[in-house]
Amino acid sequence: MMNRRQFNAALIGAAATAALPRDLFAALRVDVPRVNGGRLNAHLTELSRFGRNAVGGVSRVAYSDADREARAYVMELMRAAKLEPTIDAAGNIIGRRAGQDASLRPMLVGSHIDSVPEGGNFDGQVGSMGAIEVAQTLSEHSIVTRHPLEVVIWQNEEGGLYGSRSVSGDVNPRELANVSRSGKTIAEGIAFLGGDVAKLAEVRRMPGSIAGYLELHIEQGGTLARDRVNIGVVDGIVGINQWEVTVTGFSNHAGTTAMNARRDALLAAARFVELVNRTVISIPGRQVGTVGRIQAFPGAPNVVPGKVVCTLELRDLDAKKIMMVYRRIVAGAEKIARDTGTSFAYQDIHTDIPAVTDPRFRAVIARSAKELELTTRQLPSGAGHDAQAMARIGPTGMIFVPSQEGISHSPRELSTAGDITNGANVLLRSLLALDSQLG
Ligand code: HGY
Ligand code: MN
Ligand code: MN
Repeated sequence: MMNRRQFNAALIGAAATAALPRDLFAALRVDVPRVNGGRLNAHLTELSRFGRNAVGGVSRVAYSDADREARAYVMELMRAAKLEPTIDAAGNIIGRRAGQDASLRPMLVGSHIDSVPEGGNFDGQVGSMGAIEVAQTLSEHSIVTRHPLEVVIWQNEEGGLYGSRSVSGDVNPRELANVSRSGKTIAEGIAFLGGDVAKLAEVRRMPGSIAGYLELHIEQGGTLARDRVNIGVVDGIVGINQWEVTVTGFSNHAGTTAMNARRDALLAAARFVELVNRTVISIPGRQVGTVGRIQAFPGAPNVVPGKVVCTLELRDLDAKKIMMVYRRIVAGAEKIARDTGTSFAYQDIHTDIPAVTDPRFRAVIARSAKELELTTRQLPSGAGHDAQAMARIGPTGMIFVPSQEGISHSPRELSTAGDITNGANVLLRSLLALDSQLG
């Protein structure tokens, strides 16, 4: 059995021959270390303190005080893991660790810690704490990767992948005026987190500028838990298109306006919500459509609503299909408008482009799980992730762990400590295997 110095020398030797065996660790007969599951899950529990809400989950929305306090805690964990954390101009936290060869492109590993309002304690948090745990385990075992390593905590994933999309160059400057759930605009939020919108262009990374990206995440669906599978190997991540929809009618007295003389924006919006559901269901496939937020104005019981603002979100692995469904909905809304004397206007909020993961990364993740005697299932992600932005600039892989009962974006979100530890061990083993194989 080799010691660490011999291991590193063998790693360099094997890398120098560039004829790396399929499984370096088997060839070198080196046991890949395991993460410290107890520490990892303790960090998750500690992280859940920031923004904890009365119903048992977290409301740690991006750019909130809880988000900023949690980020400070995460940066402490990075330092303890011998990472050097900095905040980039987009407000992302990047913990760097030098590799053996500074000329190689960096390997990135990470996720997010912001949550939806009344969200759960695992979405994004498992991958963020898992990435830091992997770095700490490497440090404790004196393993130095060939590639420079960057552990990234992306800012405002839930509001629209703003941190990772800034790096992939997909944030339209117009979006910086969007108002986030914290009430701050994206630009104000980035400054609140220590970023600098004026220097946003500096965080842009060109396609090919990273050796690869890995993300550990909870499935947020029920497949793995239902079928008792340990690890999900993600093959594709859905595209997400969101619009703000404004329905305009005419506010009038609720008592003196006859029912056939109304231009009731909320009646039109109610029919629109049903239209979205009916249209999405009517088309074969896995697409989904949601109206997640709706507000009527002026919002008084004795006034016929003259205006409604709601959101429309469509998701599918195929961007063209999303737009086909959208066009059908818009056409159907025109009939609603005619029938109710109202009008519909659409403003896109943001677009996350669908992504396919890299087949080499999928193979490494599956093999790493198998070496750990864990079962795997290849599956698509119905949730959006920072990995889909990273896939725009480099080869990307995603590792899922089971979500109990498939519940997510809810205080009842739950993944077990054992599953989380399994996921982090697969993340560590996959990172090391890819580090030995990639240029
Ligand atoms: O909305 C999503 O799919 C992700 O959790 N942000
Ligand atoms: Mn997430
Ligand atoms: Mn989420």
